[in-house]
Amino acid sequence: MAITRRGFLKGILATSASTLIGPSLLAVSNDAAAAETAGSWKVSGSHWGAFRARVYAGKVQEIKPFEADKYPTEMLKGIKGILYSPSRIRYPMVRYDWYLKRNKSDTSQRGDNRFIRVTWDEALDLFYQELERVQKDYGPWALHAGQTGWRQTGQVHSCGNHMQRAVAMHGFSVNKVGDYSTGAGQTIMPYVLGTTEVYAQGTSWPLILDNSKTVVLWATDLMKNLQVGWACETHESFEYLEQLKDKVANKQIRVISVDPVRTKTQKYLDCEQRYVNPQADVPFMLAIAHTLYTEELYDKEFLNTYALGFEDFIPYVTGESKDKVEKTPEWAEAICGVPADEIREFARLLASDRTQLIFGWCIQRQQHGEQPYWMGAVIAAMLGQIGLPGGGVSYAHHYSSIGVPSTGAAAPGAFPRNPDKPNERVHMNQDFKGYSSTIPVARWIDAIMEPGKVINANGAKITLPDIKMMVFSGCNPWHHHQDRNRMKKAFQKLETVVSIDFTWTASCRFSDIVLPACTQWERNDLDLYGSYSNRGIIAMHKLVDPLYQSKTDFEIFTLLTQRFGKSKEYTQGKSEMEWVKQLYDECAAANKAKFDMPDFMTFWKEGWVDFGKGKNWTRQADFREDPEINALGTPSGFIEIFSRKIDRYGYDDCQGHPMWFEKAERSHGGPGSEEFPIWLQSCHPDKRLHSQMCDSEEFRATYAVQGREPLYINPEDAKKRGIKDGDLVRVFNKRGQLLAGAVVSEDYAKGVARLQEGAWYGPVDETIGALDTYGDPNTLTMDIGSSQLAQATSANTCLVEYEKFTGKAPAVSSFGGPKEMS
Ligand SMILES: Nc1nc2c(c(=O)[nH]1)N[C@H]1C(S)=C(S)[C@@H](COP(=O)(O)OP(=O)(O)OC[C@H]3O[C@@H](n4cnc5c(=O)[nH]c(N)nc54)[C@H](O)[C@@H]3O)O[C@H]1N2
Ligand SMILES: Nc1nc2c(c(=O)[nH]1)N[C@H]1C(S)=C(S)[C@@H](COP(=O)(O)OP(=O)(O)OC[C@H]3O[C@@H](n4cnc5c(=O)[nH]c(N)nc54)[C@H](O)[C@@H]3O)O[C@H]1N2
Ligand SMILES: [Mo]
Repeated sequence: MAITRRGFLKGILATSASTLIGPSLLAVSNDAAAAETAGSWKVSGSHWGAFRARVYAGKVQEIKPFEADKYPTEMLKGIKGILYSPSRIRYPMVRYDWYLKRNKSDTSQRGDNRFIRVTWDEALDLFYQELERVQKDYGPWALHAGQTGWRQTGQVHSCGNHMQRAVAMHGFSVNKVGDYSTGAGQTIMPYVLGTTEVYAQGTSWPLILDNSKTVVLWATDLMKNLQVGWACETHESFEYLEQLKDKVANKQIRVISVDPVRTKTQKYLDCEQRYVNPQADVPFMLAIAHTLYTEELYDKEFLNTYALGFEDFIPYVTGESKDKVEKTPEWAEAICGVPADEIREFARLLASDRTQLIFGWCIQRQQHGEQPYWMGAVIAAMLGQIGLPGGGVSYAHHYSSIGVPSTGAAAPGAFPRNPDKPNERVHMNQDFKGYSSTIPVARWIDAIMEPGKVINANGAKITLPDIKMMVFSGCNPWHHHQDRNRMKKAFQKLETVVSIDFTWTASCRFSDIVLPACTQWERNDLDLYGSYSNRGIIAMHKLVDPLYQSKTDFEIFTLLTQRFGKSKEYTQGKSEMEWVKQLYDECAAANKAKFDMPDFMTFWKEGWVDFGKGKNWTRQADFREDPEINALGTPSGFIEIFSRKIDRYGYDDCQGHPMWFEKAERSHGGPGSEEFPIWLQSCHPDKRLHSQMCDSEEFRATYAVQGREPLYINPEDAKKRGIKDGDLVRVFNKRGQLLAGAVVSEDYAKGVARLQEGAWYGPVDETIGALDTYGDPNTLTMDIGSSQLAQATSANTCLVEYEKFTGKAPAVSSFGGPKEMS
């Protein structure tokens, strides 16, 4: 697991060439050699990169990285295991008791995993009848089909679009706003810097490499998270990380990782580590502001020209405001654990020369997650370097090749999410009976549990709708949402749940109708190559036919819309391949003035179009140049250190300027830590995309411990509990309990533990509180909104305790599909 100090290329190629693909790849490194092996090589893509697959006898035999990908990830190893997973959904399935009693079923049985196999016709009829029933008996407020997630790559088959378009052609339903990734960040930042920031292009890496003297990696693990992109990932960013590593070694750039964990990035770069207590970054930051202010190290002129509200904020720092607490480094030390003198030194360092602050997203996936982001912008404003190359603040350099110079080429469009004529639906009823038609994405379980409840969200009042039916496609809510046992209770209140997936996740287990889609490698498609770099277009050749009875999402929803006479409108009369060609041709037309794209057949044969390297760009440089003409998107057009708008909402948990708020649960002496002393972080997995690939058996075996998800823990904590590396442990709190396998590592600070999100939920039975046999962290997490502003997930506000497990361990129940009844 440890990252070696070798060059990045060497490291990756060493794993990718020998262990990843097997020795055969070394011999088969070009097309001529490939011809000597049976079968043909086809190109396809994924969120974790493009690749070529050798297909022979109707099966994918081997996989090699795409030749343009100089830094392929090990995750390519998981692909065959996804295709040929024992958990693949083979047939349309209906939950046993639901099959007998439909919407009057005994919902306490939901989750017992007993299902009946039905034909496609029967399954789609049932799905359609339920849509009808809910629209007729209730109305649009009773249906929620708005949860979406990490659908596979491929713009034609973008499965959330298929599901939502089909459902919308039938009638209206409850929608969502925001996402689990950046809920708090994308809500607060438009008030502060004028855009979501989290999904905005960042200053180009070459400019950071040339201009920054200090780079602060604040809660971000670039090496881990840049393996994955929203479109097909190119991994160009790793070229720059390799250069950054050299600059660190040559002492040209100081890089400091502020994190309670030694990250993969910190170890790769061999850069400085700044431990900070979890969820306690804001006190650290306030004390930095205190030092910058009291030592007059801040840029007054910048604040006067570009920012508003500094004078409203500073009394809070100096202790002259209501709470009368001066935010000194000594005050902060007691909460964040960073020695006061080191806080001062840190602040002085930031102010001493060009400094780039780079934040990750995990830090805003916690209670009051709005605050560290706002405070990050305040520090950057005080440093006065926003808009300079290699200075200022970024909230997304760990994501989807942000920071790789962009070509500016137009990306291909997607299969449309909405009906072409929004007002032509089978059911036109738009009466939500006083319920809100849109809810914050992470508040749907609240809605099921407490329909009619009124909550605040981003300045609005939301009346939670009385949801009776849910449809999921391209997302796995029994991975992505928090607090499994609360979800179990909520799901007992639902009448009908439909899931469309290619693999039997826990969401399928808790559904009533399950439809087998196929994977992205069993259909033809295309996608953007390089999500923000727009490096090119990648062809996705169908590698094999859909396995078992699975169908493409396109076909599934064509068949569903047929049942209510809308399939022509749905497909626009075009086939899968006609859609692929159309998206390509439209993209070529959009790029005509700047990029010459070959005709479709040439592209399809070559496998990709390369737009070349992009151009350097500095974030907010235009604003710095002229803040009047290039005003920010904030209410005032300036950086808002104080937001009058937020202040006027009158929320107690997100006020007019960034503040420190104690958490509902916090380790290192915070609330709840006496009973449950360990902070559980549920970061994004190194060798998965969320829950995707967890069922890839051979690959899972490379990191699982006694067949369970690894729980990463601190050596002292482990010793105190008599736990050794490799032991089975029970992790628990008041919300739930699970089994996991201990990995004892110095990388984790005392009182810190990690279970990666996306571990498949596999309870011993369907009862509330049942032990999870594999290690899904959301068995333990808390389901509360970040604040009344964003109402975002707070997954990382979570305390637990763990102990050595000594009894007879129950078998892992997460994988392998349903119990088929006859
Ligand atoms: N505790 C904790 N929880 C978290 C997080 C955390 O950090 N900690 N992170 C949150 C974040 S940031 C995110 S983005 C979410 C991710 O949550 P999700 O996006 O829900 O997670 P995935 O595991 O990617 O689930 C995608 C599902 O869609 C299916 N699928 C993929 N492609 C297709 C397709 O083409 N057709 C069909 N029919 N199905 C398809 C996959 O098999 C998989 O089951 O999780 C959130 N949950
Ligand atoms: N390999 C892989 N890459 C991915 C994904 C994946 O599933 N697998 N998912 C993608 C998606 S959807 C998303 S949203 C992004 C997620 O991107 P992020 O949310 O940024 O990623 P995480 O890995 O959850 O956390 C990053 C770092 O934050 C640190 N951290 C957590 N809490 C705190 C805190 O309170 N203070 C400080 N200082 N540090 C803290 C963690 O220790 C970790 O090192 O990743 C994307 N990239
Ligand atoms: Mo995410």
